[in-house]
Amino acid sequence: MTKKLLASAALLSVLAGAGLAETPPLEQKERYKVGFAQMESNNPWRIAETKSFHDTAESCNWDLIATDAAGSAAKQVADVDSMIAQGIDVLFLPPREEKPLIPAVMKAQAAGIPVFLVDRSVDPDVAKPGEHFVAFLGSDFIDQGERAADWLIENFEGDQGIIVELEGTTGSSPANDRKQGFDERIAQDDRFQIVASQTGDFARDLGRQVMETLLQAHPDVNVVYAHNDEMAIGAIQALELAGRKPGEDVTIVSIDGTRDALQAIIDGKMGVTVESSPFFGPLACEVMGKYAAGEEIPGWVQVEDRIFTADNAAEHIDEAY
Ligand code: GYE
Repeated sequence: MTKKLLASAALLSVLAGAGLAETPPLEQKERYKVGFAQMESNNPWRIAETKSFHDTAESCNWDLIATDAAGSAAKQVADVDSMIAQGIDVLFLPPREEKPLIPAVMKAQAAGIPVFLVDRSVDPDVAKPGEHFVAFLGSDFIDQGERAADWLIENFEGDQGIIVELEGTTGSSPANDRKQGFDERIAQDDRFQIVASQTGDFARDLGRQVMETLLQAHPDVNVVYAHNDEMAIGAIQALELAGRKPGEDVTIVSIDGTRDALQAIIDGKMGVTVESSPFFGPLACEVMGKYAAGEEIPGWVQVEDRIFTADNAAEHIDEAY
């Protein structure tokens, strides 16, 4: 174990032993100093989420401190540290990965700051809602993966589906759960085989590069399941460069509901995207208000997701991001 890991393990056991495993109350006041520690801003989903917090700051009376960790869990931890030093009243945190952000959650809580996890969660074996943080606000990622698989099972017309899976950020809750939901469901239909599953870090460029490489090894691929739309769009670019016809000879299945994905569905290149909404600002305002008023908050404030296909993509593209 490295020194750093030992130090954070020690911190965790000190905090647990000190009986701090209870979420701090939130005072009711006119204005709040609110921290939002964003993990990265390299895709439309993240940008839409950050904008949603900025838009909400006005209507919810927040002085918002928003940071951008530029894809580094270590920077995200440091950003939380600096917010604690600046005296925020409440923290909204989308933990980039499940484990490295746990010390940041514990530290904020130890400083008397209620923590709400938004859009991604942490390792449930180590940090728990109602104890170490107030609640997780977000989607059911296992269900998203299952719904993507169900759509494929119902709509795939060939005899044999050769699937390449593009995974999200390694160690992140949506990557873990979207994989589990899809893989388990698809294993029940023996027409399908997942021949490769590799991370594209939820990023368009990496999705494209990984798809290019996997195409060489598996030229017979006829299904791509991407854990988000950005990687799906990257995969479409790689397939087209290789002379393939996404939507005709390759079925593309994805998650999020970005504008580019809805356009790809309208253009006939993508089959489905299961929604995962980035608009967390208003929900954050509402849940925080209830918490300050002493209301009981469920450990998981679940967001309901729609599904976008050729049947409704055109109807929803104007509201997409
Ligand atoms: O699907 C992806 C983003 O955590 C739910 O992260 C979120 C995911 C979303 O980068 O596009």
